[in-house]
Parts: sequence; C-alpha cells; structure tokens
Amino acid sequence: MKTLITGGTVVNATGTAQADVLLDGDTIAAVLAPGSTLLGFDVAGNVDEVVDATGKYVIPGGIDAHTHMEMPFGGTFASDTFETGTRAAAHGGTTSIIDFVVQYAGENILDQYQLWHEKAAGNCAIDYGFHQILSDVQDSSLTAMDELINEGVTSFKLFMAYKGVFLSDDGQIVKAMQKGAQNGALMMMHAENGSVIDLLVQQHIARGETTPFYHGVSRPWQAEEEATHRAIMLANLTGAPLYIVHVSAKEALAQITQARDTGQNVFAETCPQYLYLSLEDQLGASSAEWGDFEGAKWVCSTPLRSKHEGHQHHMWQGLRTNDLQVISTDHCPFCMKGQKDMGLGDFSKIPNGIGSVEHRMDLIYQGVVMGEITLPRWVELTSTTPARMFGVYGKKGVIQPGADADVVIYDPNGHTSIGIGEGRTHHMNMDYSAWEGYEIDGHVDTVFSRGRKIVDDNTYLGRKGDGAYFKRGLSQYLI
Ligand code: DUC
Ligand code: ZN
Ligand code: ZN
Repeated sequence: MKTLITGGTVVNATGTAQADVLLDGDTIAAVLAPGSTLLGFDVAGNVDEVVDATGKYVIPGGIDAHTHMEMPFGGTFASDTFETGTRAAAHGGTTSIIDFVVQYAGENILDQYQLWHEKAAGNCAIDYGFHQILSDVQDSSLTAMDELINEGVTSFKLFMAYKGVFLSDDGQIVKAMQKGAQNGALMMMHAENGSVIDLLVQQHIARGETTPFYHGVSRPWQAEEEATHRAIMLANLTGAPLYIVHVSAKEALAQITQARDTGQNVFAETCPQYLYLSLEDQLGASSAEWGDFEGAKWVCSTPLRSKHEGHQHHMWQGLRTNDLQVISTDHCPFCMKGQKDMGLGDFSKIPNGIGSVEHRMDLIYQGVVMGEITLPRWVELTSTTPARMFGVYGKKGVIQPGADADVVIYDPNGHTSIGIGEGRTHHMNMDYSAWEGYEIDGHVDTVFSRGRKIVDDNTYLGRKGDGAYFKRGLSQYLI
C-alpha cells in the first residue's frame, strides 16, 4: 500500500516545512517538495491513495510513554484494557504507548513481563513497548534486568510511595540504581515520600476529613520535593541516569533544574492534569450525582496542585526551558461507579488515577494555541523526545524517510469537544471524563499506524492486534 499525503505542513521537532509525505508499506519512503516528481514519475499517479492535507499539520504519531492499561491497583484494575485503551489512544493521534509491567513484592519480574505480553498481544490498536516496575528489588530481579534489556525493556520504575504495595526503601533503590548505572538502564522514579503521606492520610481520616480534596492535601509538595531531592542524590551516588515521572510541584521541578544545571543525567515528565487542573478545582467540584465526592474524578498521584501557588505556570515554564522534556499521561483510568466509589467516606480508598490517553495531543496542542509552547515543541514533547528518551527514535518520533509510517494529520482549524455528555463520545472505557467540557481548537483528522489508516474523520478503521511490540534500545540521551 502506497499513500501520498499532499499539501500539508510537516512538523518535526526541528521545525516546519511544506512537504508531501510518501508512505510505502510500513515506512515513510520520502518527504518531498510539494508536487515533486520522482525519477520523472508523477508520484501522485503511482500511489494507491492520495490524502489531501492542505491547511493541516502532518506530524509524527504521538508517543505516550507512561500508561497503565489493566493495571491491578487500589483493589481493582484500571478500566481500560490494552484493546480499549490503545484504540482510544489512536483516536487521539497517539500511535505508540509504553506501558508499565507491574511487579508486586514477591513476584518474579520475568514472569510478570511474560504476563504483560499475554495481556497486550493480539489486542493493541497501536504499537507498544514496556517499562518494568521493580518493587521489592530481589537479587534475581537485578539479574533479570540484564535479560529484560535484551528484550527491549530498558527502563525500570521504582516507587518512594505506596508502602506495602510498591514502595522500595532507599537501600533497595540504591541496589537497583547501581545496576542501572552498570547496564545503562534508565531508572524511573515515582517521587513522593510515602511514610509522610501515610501518616498525614491517617491524621486527616481521624479528623473526619474524608472527602477527595484531602487526597491532595495529604500529599503536599514538600513530600514530592523531598523525595525528588532524595532520588536525585541516590542517583548521584550511584551514577544512574534518572527520570522523574509525573512531576507536579514547582519545588520538585526546581530540584530537577538544579541537578541538570550541575550536569547530572536527570530527566523528567509532567502530565496534562498538572498543566490545566488544580487542587482548588477539586475542592470546588460537586454534582447532583456525587455531591462533594465529585472530586474523586481527579484523584491521582502525584496530586493536583494549588493554582494559587503557581505550580501549573511553572510546569509550562519547565517545558519551555527543557527542564521538563516529556509529556505523558500516566493514563490510569477508573470508573466512578464500582471503582472510584470504593472511597466514598474515605478518600484513601479511592483508586488513584486519571484517564487521558485519548486527549494528550489535543490538550497539549492548546499550549500552542495559548502561546505557551511552539508548534515544533508540541511535537518534541509528545513524540520526538519520548522516542529518544526511551530508545526508539528514528523509527518513531520523526517524519523522515525510513521511519515507521506513524503519521497524524492534524487540523488546526478543526474542533474537538471532549467528554461523554451531550453527544460527545470519548473512546476510553470510563463512565466519566476528567476533561468534560474541554473545547479544543484543533482536531485529529487522520491517523496512520505503520502505513495503515486506522482513524479517519472520527471513525476507527483498524483492527485489534494491528499494534506490535517494539523492542527499545537504551536511552538515546545517554549514548
Ligand atoms: N499514580 C496514579 O495516579 N495512578 C497510578 C499510579 C500512580 O503512581
Ligand atoms: Zn507514579
Ligand atoms: Zn504511573
């Protein structure tokens, strides 16, 4: 199958150009001056389909480097399966995800890795890779890290929070980081001080402060800043490269900035919820159906931060200064009915997570509309840098000959209404939207995954199982 995308503005991280893009089979065959001929042949006359992208952007498919499909967590499972979650991602212009293989204490990470393959294989709409979570850092896990690198799992996530579930103590973290320093793996960190949070949670509950708002209050920025600093110090001690996930506090960002300024290999991501939503939104949330439990829709960790303290503004700033390099979603959806409502009367029992995998490209495009970031930076943060950070750049994250034909045609004059109410239909398996009522200037018109048109004009044309596992190399920022 040959497809020629004509008349569009190709946007790469390096800039924009008027160009036609030829897809041949799985790959991008050529990026051509508009209306070019190839060896005397009229290109458009020799393809199966010509797609007119006049007035539109032609961008590399989005890469969401932080998702949790079907994650067993909080006494339930994240509500999107690999099938529903990746189809929703495709609708939103994301053509790759990197999901986390979960390990709880006592489990064998290689068994878990196989289990995640079983969950994903034959179900995904788009291509996918895996990171590996390490919780109890067994000696056998350290050996298995080398094996997983050969399997294309080159990043390992540790948690400084969720005691008894995921939390690794500092000694375990150092052990895992020593291994990362040796084998080149990127060490990812959920940086929140779990002991402090657990104490504050107990104290709020004991005082009868049980509504979802207290989830955020019990996870203060100091707990994020302290853990971020500690993670940076432990990485410094061991020489491991470090990637801090879901940064939300400006003080944590300042720690990252300082470490980067000294030349340490510290990287970080933020997520759309930390750019647009706030703790005050959560406090004020109320509905006829849920009363003040409405705020459960935005219970996630790290939590939403106060807009009076200016965290959101600092996140945008960090994205411009490159102290934050990636925007992922931490897609971890739960329904209100039957899942989030387990925390009625006790916020600590609300499963933590927000679903955004479908909306990341649109939401971050609003940063371009609002003048917070440039058009190439939009592509860089959502596609190119995730590709480089996690070792798939060249095949993914760029419109260039030889790259996988993961291509999105984005209409800046289009419009997207997000949500599930009044004729809006998101595709994530959730009974609410954390983004209900968001009106987006822009629209994902057409999505190609390795040359196959999988979404066109809001219609899904792909099949489950189209997506393939990709083995990743080591981070391309480190070699
Ligand atoms: N934070 C969430 O909100 N959900 C999944 C795990 C996490 O760290
Ligand atoms: Zn996390
Ligand atoms: Zn996560």
